[in-house]
Amino acid sequence: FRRLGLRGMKQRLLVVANRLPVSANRRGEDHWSLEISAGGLVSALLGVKDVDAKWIGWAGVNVPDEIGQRALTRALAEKRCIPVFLDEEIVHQYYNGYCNNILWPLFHYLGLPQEDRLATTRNFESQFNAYKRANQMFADVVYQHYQEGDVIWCHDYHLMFLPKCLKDHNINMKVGWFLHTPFPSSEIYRTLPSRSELLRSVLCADLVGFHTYDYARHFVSACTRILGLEGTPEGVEDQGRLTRVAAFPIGIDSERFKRALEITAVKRHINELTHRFAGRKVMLGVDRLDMIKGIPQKILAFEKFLEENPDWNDKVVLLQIAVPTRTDVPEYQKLTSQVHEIVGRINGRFGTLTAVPIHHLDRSLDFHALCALYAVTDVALVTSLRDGMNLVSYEYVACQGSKKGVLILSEFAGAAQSLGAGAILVNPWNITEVADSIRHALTMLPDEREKRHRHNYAHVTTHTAQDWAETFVCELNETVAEAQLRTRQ
Ligand code: ADQ
Repeated sequence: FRRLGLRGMKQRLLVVANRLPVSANRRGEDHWSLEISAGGLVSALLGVKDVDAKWIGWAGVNVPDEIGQRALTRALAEKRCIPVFLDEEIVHQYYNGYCNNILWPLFHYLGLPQEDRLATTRNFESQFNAYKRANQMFADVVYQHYQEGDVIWCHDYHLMFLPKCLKDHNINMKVGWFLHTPFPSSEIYRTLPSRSELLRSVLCADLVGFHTYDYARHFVSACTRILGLEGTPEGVEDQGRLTRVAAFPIGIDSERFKRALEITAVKRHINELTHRFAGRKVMLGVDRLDMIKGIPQKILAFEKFLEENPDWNDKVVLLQIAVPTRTDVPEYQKLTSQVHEIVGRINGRFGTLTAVPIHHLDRSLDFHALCALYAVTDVALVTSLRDGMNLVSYEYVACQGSKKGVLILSEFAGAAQSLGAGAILVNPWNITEVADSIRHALTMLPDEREKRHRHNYAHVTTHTAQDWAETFVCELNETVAEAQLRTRQ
């Protein structure tokens, strides 16, 4: 781990995130089965080697009894995971309420769900208190496992209160905080009732990271406008103490995808898919079924394309793989029915007895099936309305070694800043523009495809998840060392 300069010693790292990278199923009073779960952060950190990392987080299940808690703790220890146990009430208020109903839509510029707006305003205080209590529970687990010199890396909007809890306990802890979503413009952020308390807590971290310079800039301007603090090129200064703020664009473990494509079973699957869709171009969407991913807008744009280009009917198929998420939330249930309805209508309108233009699956695919799909696809459609980065666009490029497929990418995804020169950038709200881009992508000449792909492939294979994590941890160590030096002078 050269760049940390640790001379052969591994850096101990405590990764604290709302969810552990496993799904846990109880098989008996004291027996659990564990499975590594899909998700952006998981994919990124799977690529990080050479650190002695442990994860601290919630396992996503309610375990009210001590026998169950002890058994789960033991099982998780084998996967280098440490659980935080949250009861149902706190999950309801902290996770479903404050995190997913307030911060998630706000950070993605979606506002609050229309019919819930007043209820949300009324419940706000109790949900924020639960949020703080939950963050304190994560902090308590960190204290139990902390050793001097450890780096503590807090992740995402669920844990904005954690840096303060940690520093209040021990000012010498090295604390970094990284946001995986966008940080919105200060004009949006300042509508949040708890805006100051959250900013002040995040500023307790030594290093604060975002995917893009724009998000970092929005954060600094929220601190200057709301807290009246001074923004400097390095970050935010408060009474002589500097919190470093910077952009650390995430990547993927591209080698893992390349290796998968060499596996016999994956090659077989690629052949089957190629055979199955012979004579048709394949377009692909892979998303969590979330409002921010713009799935209805994407499908409507595809409909417009079919409407305006009848010569393409029967010659192109859209495969939309959408993992259901937050299925107990009415807003998400509504989104699922809306997507099903649009897909049904379009298939009814443009389908034939032997083929339909859209295959929509409400499910997750295993890693190898996903790689095979990425590999056979001619065009990937990523039309997020807002997205912190979007790793699907990176994964697609990594699996497109020989095919040189085209990426259509929303300008509102963080990835637009890194893959913008190779992708066709679109405004996902403008379905005419997206429909035109579909035609452009499907008819693009090989030279242009090659040029665009080369740009993206070079980026994805050199800006990896491992680089991202190394750079963040390295910068955190340096920031703390510099601050100590300044204090001594
Ligand atoms: P997500 O919103 O989850 O992540 P994204 O970055 O696209 O979005 O990552 C999704 C991950 O889940 C990918 O690794 C993808 O392969 C996997 N996935 C999605 N649908 C799947 C399916 N149907 N079957 C199997 N796997 C599937 C959050 C932010 C993003 C940010 C990441 C990382 O919202 O903006 O890029 O964190 O910081």
